[in-house]
Amino acid sequence: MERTLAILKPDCVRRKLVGSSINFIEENGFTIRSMKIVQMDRKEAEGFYAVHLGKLFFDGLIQFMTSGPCVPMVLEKENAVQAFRNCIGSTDPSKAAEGTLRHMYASSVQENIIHGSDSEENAKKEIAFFFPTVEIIE
Ligand code: IDP
Ligand code: MG
Repeated sequence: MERTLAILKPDCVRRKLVGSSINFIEENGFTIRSMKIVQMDRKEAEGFYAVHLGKLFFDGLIQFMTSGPCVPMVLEKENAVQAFRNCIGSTDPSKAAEGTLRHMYASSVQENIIHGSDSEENAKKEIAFFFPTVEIIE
């Protein structure tokens, strides 16, 4: 069964949308295989988002992602990576389809409440970034 990495971002935690987001995720058929709450430091956030280094929004993104705790989780479902991207919707919430998490809750392109891996290869890397194998429930 395929796995993907989700992160409930600091705005999601601050706005107390963790429970509603997890409900939505479970209602959409994903099984949570691991989950924790962490506060990333600058170095960790820069490492996680290294692909975006040099982009105009990079510094703002790092500042945002280190502004408070976030909730990374390992989700499992058939075709999990694409299925979860479909559930969260476009990066820009004003373009996100109705019924997606970002359409429902996100307040801006930056503060868009949730992360989802964009490929199977990146999902593996991102899961390994937050979770050693022993922390993932089979
Ligand atoms: P994604 O989260 O939908 O995969 P990416 O392009 O990978 O979108 O960007 C990573 C994160 O960086 C976004 O979720 C958002 O928080 C932030 N971001 C992306 N583009 C912009 C932008 O144009 N302005 C501000 N923040 C952005
Ligand atoms: Mg992305």
